[in-house]
Amino acid sequence: MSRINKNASAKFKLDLIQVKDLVSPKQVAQAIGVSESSLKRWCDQGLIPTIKTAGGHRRLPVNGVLAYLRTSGHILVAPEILGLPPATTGGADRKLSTGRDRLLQALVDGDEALCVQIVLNLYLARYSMSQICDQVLTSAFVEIGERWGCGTVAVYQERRSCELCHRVMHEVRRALPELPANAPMAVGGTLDGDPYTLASGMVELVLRDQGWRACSLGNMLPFATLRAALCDTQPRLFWLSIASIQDEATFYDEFERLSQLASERRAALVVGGKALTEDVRKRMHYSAYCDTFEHLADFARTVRPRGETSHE
Ligand code: B12
Repeated sequence: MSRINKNASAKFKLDLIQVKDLVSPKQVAQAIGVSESSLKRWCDQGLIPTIKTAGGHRRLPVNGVLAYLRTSGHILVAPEILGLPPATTGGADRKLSTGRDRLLQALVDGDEALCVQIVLNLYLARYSMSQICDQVLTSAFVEIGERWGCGTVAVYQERRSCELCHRVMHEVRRALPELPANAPMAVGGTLDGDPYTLASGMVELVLRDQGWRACSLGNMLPFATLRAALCDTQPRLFWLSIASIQDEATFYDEFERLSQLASERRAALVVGGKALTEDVRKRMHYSAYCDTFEHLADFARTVRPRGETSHE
């Protein structure tokens, strides 16, 4: 391999942050600085979900390890062993306001590894996904929008920030705990002609953090396919993020049909997005309108029937 190629592959490795799926008790023990025997004892006590290989070795899903760390308060001293970004930032990442400022800079700079690190560290510091999405991710994008408006952030930096945000959300989703098969189902997405993709991805994370089997259907969905999804997947909650409405007259008719179907199917219809001004909302029927993810988390708690598994 030539020198240039070696450098290129080293750079690639540095930029690639991927939460691992399965690790050994020894790796977890090293990552949090405890003895392997303590770690195995916690596994045997059922504190950390464990699976056994065909050869009888214990393997731990990293999302289960992270869920344990969030509740037990153990600090990751060598997160890279679990495929997580290295902990180079001391306590700075454990505050929402500093996390937001650092994320903003990392997004503008196009530093993917740092973006993942900041958000995962906040998650490990026990902030909810709704707090992280409102106060860190969305807040950083408001500032990016303002800087774009006054020309201090270039169009490519804004677009690249959206790409990075999707990759961060993908990694965070993998770090969230597995959901039980009886967890309530939620699906949703954005409408045909709406180019805004971030909010719907965040809705999925916020609901999964609340213990919902939430699955984003993606973006640019015509109403007919949304109705089909509602019938086929039978969710308890159906969401739409509406940042742009193409044709108002068609929108109200189509939305009304969807709303009626949701009510027949006993699905809560939750909407949000900057196109839903007060005047627009007056002409729509829905279960809840949320202008923040914390509102969504509050509403989702009221829909969940008693006795179902929760992550709180
Ligand atoms: C990224 C971005 C884009 C990208 C989006 C790419 C992508 N893949 O998503 C693209 C390039 C498409 C774009 C295009 C445009 N953009 Co733009 N964009 C933004 C930016 C920077 C971030 C938007 C975002 O996704 N934020 C993150 C999400 C999570 O936040 P949010 O949508 O505000 O959602 C919040 C709530 O509404 C709620 N929510 C939203 N949906 C839902 C759904 C549910 C179920 C729930 C519970 C809650 C919820 O949750 C969030 C919590 O706070 C904003 C800046 C800003 N202030 O928002 C400008 C901004 C919205 N854009 C703006 C403009 C002007 C444009 C363009 C007109 C530019 C142009 N000349 O072409 C076009 C219009 C496109 C269109 N057809 O509408 C202006 C709008 C000004 C105005 N008053 O309307 C803004 C405010 C920038 C600015 N400061 O001037 N944009």
